[in-house]
Amino acid sequence: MPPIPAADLQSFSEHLQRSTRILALLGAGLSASSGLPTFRGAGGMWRTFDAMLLATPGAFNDNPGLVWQFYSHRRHMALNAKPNRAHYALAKLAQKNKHFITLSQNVDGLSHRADHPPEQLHLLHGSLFDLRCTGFYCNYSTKNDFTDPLTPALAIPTQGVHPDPSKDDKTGEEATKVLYEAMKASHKEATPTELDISDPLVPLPSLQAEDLPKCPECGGLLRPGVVWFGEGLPSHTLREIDDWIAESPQIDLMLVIGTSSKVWPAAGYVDYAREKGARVAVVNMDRNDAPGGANGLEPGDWFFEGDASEIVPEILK
Ligand code: BJW
Ligand code: ZN
Repeated sequence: MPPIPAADLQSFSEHLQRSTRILALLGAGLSASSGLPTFRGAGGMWRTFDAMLLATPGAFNDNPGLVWQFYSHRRHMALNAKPNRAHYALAKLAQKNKHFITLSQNVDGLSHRADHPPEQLHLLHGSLFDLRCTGFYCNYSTKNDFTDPLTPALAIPTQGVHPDPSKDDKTGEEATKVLYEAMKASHKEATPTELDISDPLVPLPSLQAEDLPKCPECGGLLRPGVVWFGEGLPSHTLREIDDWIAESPQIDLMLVIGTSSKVWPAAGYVDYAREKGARVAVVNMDRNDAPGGANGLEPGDWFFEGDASEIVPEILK
């Protein structure tokens, strides 16, 4: 990782000191060093599926069992992950400056767990820990960040214990043992008791409707409270952000951290901030992922190349 150029660090720090109204747009790269995969690029496959194709209403309608297995695994990983130094540095900035708001595309709950003040944290794409009913006439929704897995059938296979061998063509105990040995032999990491369900070698039971989380009010299917492609972002969240921007005579600084800036409307906030005078600082491993691409940077912007968990605490110091 190249060191941060001293001149950039100094000019950024001076601008940060002078800044009052600050906006941050966060993406999956922020949580990468906490062990959570990103969507695009190397980490973007779950088993043999493109994670982006599982994050759609169509995929859920076609195969709710598979999509629930994907989200159940993501919940499990997020619950077992820890916020990294960048989550804490951003939370600290928010605690010090009530005019700083964060727009997070992440659904992993790590900013919240780093004590980011909730009134300054806007979750554009919802949360893995919100659940809501898919029943047409039912408005049931709830928060749950303590039950893992949400149903017994969503349990991750363990060595020698398959969640429901009758739902797989292989004998559960036998198949998992063989695969576990194969994984060990190929130097893959696996705890003695838990297999990696994102590995396509691990048998995945095919689940039926009765295996999935159900609404306690109407018995309908619950779904994760995240925003899929083609779905609107939470209207109260958009309104709060619009109000904050409208009431800002000037925005001093926009931080764009660990996002490919390819998903809308999230990516559009950079332009709104620029219209209000903001200078833009991007933290990313890949210069091509700056908003507008590598040539989208403007004079006065900063590009800090590298791991957000190292760079963000350094620049916000
Ligand atoms: C590191 C790092 C390290 C790695 N340190 N950096 C205008 C134009 C064109 C299309 C549209 C448009 N407006 C709307 C659309 C349609 C669509 C869209 O944007 N499509 C584009 C893909 C073209 N948008 C929508 O459908 C949105 N809804 C909407 O607009 O409703 C109204 C409407 C509908 C239809 C038409 C028109 C209007 C909803 C978008 C919902 C996105 N949902 C997901 C899934 C959420 C649930 C879940 O988590 O499973 O959100 S998709 C996925 O992408 C997820 C993420 O939040 C989001 C953004 O990804 P992110 O965070 O940027 O991750 P990556 O992986 O892409 O990038 C990681 C980055 O980190 C990379 O740059 C790395 O280099 C970097 N990195 N390690 C620093 N250690
Ligand atoms: Zn219901």
